[in-house]
Amino acid sequence: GFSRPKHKRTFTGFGPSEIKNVEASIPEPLREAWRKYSAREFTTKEEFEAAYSGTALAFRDRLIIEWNRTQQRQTFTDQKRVYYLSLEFLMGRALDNAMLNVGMKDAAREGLKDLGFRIEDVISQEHDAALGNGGLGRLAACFLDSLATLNYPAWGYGLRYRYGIFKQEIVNGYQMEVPDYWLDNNPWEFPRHEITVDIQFYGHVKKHQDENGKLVHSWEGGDVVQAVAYDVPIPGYGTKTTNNLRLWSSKASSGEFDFQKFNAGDYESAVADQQNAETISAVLYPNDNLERGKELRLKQQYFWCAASLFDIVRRFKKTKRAWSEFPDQVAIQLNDTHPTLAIVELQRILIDIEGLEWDEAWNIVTKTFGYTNHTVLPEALEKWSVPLVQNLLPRHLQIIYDINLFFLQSVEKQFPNDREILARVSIIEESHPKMVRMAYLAIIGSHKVNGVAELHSDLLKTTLFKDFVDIYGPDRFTNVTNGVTPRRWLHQANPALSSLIAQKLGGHEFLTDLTLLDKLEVFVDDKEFRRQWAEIKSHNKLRLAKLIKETTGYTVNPESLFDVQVKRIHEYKRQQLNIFGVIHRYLKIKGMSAEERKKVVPRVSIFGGKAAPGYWMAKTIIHLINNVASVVNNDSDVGDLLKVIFIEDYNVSKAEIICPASDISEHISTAGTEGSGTSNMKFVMNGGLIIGTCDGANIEITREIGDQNIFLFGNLAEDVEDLRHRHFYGDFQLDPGLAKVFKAIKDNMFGDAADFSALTASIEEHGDYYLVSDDFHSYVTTHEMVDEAFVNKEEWLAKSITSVARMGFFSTDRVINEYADSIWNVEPLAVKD
Ligand code: 7GP
Repeated sequence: GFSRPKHKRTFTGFGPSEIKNVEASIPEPLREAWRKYSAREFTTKEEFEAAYSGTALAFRDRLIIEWNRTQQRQTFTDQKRVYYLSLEFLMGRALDNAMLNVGMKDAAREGLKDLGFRIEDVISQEHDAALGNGGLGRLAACFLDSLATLNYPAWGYGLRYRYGIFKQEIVNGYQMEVPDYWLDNNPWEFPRHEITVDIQFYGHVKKHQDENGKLVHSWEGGDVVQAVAYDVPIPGYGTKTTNNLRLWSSKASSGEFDFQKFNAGDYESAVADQQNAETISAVLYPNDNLERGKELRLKQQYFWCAASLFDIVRRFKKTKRAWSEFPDQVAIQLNDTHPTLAIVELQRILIDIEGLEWDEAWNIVTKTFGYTNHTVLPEALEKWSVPLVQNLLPRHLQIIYDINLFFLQSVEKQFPNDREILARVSIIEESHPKMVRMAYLAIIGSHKVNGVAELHSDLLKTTLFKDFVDIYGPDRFTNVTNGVTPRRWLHQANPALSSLIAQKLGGHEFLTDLTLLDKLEVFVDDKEFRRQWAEIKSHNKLRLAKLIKETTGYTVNPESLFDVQVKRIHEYKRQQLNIFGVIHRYLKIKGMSAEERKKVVPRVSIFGGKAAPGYWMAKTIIHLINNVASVVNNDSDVGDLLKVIFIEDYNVSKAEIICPASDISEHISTAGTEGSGTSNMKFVMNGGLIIGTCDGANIEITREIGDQNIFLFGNLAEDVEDLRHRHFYGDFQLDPGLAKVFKAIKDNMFGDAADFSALTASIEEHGDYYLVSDDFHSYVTTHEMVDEAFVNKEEWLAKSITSVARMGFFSTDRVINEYADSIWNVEPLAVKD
C-alpha cells in the first residue's frame, strides 16, 4: 500500500541573491522585464495558503449557485443529455479557470493586490487535480469545458481516485515515483453522502421462471461495495451554465454487515472489509497507451460503470417515459473501451431487472452508446480473460456470450461462405485462456465509432476494424478530429497573447469562436504588431527560464531557440530519436573550430514527461536524457550553444507555462502510431512552430496552416509496414549519423554504456520497430532547416502569426458540436442571463 507523504510544497519565487545570479545571465534588452517578473514581496507559506483558500471559497460559492440553477434548468426543460464516461479527467488547477470563466479575474487580482498578494502566487498554491495519464484524460477535461461553454446538458462520470498520477522525482538521473495524495482541503469537490449506489461483485447466477413462465436470471451472492458520489462543478466560459462532473468513491457497504462481525468479536476482519472496499477507487493506473489486465482495474471499471448507469437510469425513470424513449433522452459516450461494461450493464438492467425482451433492450442499448477509439497500438487494446470476468461478473459474461452469439449468427447469414470471418470478429478470442475483446464489444454495442484524427480514423477502417466496416457498412465509422479548449490553452496559459489578439480583433469573441483568429492574418506584415508578438514570446520564455532555474538549477539563455518535447515517455513517441539528435548536435559542436561555433544557433532542448513505473525502456530514455544533460550542460566548449533540460514532474500546470514558451516543439511519433496528439495544437496556438512526422493531427494542422509553416520529416504511414518487414528479414543498415551517436554512448561518454544497451540494441539488433534509424537522417537535416529559419527573425514571426491565425479548426468547441450533431443528436440549452 501507499504511505501518506508529508506535505511538501515548494515555495515558488527567488530570494534576492538568486535573482541577482539569474539576472547576470539575462541579456540586457530583456533584463527590465525579468526584474519586473521576479519582483515579489515576502510573504509566508501559510499566508499564501490562506489567500488561496479564501479566494477559492469565494469562487466556489458563485459556482455552486450557478450549478444549482443549471441542474434545475436542465431538469425542467427535460432535453436529451450527454454522459461522458471517462476513467480519466486530467483537470489541472481549477481556480484560475473558474475566475476566467465567470469573468472575475481582474476583480480578484485587484482584491488580492490590496491584501499584498500577487494573483499568480495565489493561483500556484493549488495542487493539480491529476486524475489522468496524458492525452486521453486531458481531452476529457477540454471536452467538459466546451460542453459547459456551449450550454450542452452534459455530465462527466469518472472515479475519485485518492491518488492521481504519481509525482515524478528525478534522482541521479532516474525517475522515482512518489504517491500523489491530493484530496486534503480540496474546495472543488462536494461530497454527496446521500447519493450512493450498491455495487455487486462475484456471486452466481440463478435461473428460474417468473409468474408468467418466462425464464429469468438473477445475480445472487458475492460482495457488495458502496459507491458514493462526489460532485465537481464545471463552469462554462461566458455563460451561466455550470455542469457536473460526478466522481465515484468506494467504501464498504452499509455498516450492518460490519457490525455483525464486530459484535461477533471479529473486529480485524470488519476493518479489512472496509479497506478492501476503499481500495477500488484508491489509485489511478499509471499506464498511458498500455493495458495490463489486472483484476483491480476490472473492478474499477465495473464499479464506475454500474454506479453511473444506475444514476442515469434513475434520472430517466423520474421522467416516467417509456423505455423506448431512453435513447431520445440519453446519449452515452465511451472514452475508449474502459467503460465498455456499461453496454453490458444497461442490457442487464433492461432484461433482468426491468423485464424487457432481449431485442427491444438491445435496440435501446445500441442507440444509446457511442465509442471513441484513441489508439491503434496493440498493447493498448483491452482484452479481459474469460475466467476473470466469469468470476467477478458472472451474469455479465453470460450476456456477453449472448451478444456474441446473436452477432455471429447475423454475420454468418451475411457471409455464408466465409468461415474465417467468424473467428476474426468474435468478441471471444479463442486463446488460452479465452479473452474478451473489449473494442469489438464496444463496436457491436454502439451506433457510432470514431477515431480522433483523419489518418487515425482511416487506419481504423482499413486495418483494425476492417471486418466491421464490411459487416456494418462504412457509416458506423466516422472521424472527429480532436481539439483543445482555447480558454485554458490560450487565454489562461498565455494572457498576454490573448489580450494582444483581443486588441487587434476588437474583443475576446475569438475565445468562443476560434475561427475568428483568421482576422489576424491581415496584421502579419504590421511591424509594430510583430514586435509585440515577439516580445510576448520573449516574456513567456523568461517565465519558463525561471521555472527551469528553480527546478533544475540550470540557467538557460532565453534568446536561444527553445526546442520542446513534453508528453508521456513512450517508444512510439520517440523521445529516443530526439535525444539521439541532441547527441548528434553535441558531437558536431565538439568537432567545430571556434570560428565555426560562432555560426551555431544556440539551442535549449527541453524534455518533460512521465514513464509508466513498469515501463523499463521509457525509464531508460529518461535516464539517458538526464545523463546527456549533465555532460552537455557542464561542457565549457559548448556553453550556451546547447543546453539540455529535463523538467521534472510534467503536468497540466507546468504545460501552461511550457506551451507558450516554445519556439519549436516536437511531435515525432512513428507515422501511423499517434492517434491525434493534442499538445501539437496547444503549441501552435501559442505561436510556436512544430517539427513533426506525417502522423495524427499533424497532418490536419499542416493542411490548415500551410506546409511552409511546419517542419515535416520522416517516412509515411503507408511505408511503415514494409520497412518493418524488411528489417525483420535482416535488411537493416544503421544510419551513419546515428552510428556516431551510438559510438559515443558505447564509449561511455554519457555514463556507463551498459545502462543504455537495451536502447541501442532495440534499434541495431531487434528490428528497429519504431524506425528511429530510418528517420534519423531526415530528422537531423530538418533540424538544420529549423536553425536556418530561426535566424531569419522576421520570416519566423510571419510563420508564427500566420499559423495562429489558421488554428481556428482545433477548438474543442468545434469538436463537441461535431459529436453533438453526428453522434449524440443533442441540442444546447437556451440560457438567458
Ligand atoms: C491518446 C492518444 O495517444 C493521443 O494521440 C490522442 O491525442 C489522445 O489519446 C486523445 O485522443 N491516447 C491515450 O492517452 C491512451 O492512453 C489508450 O490511449 C487508451
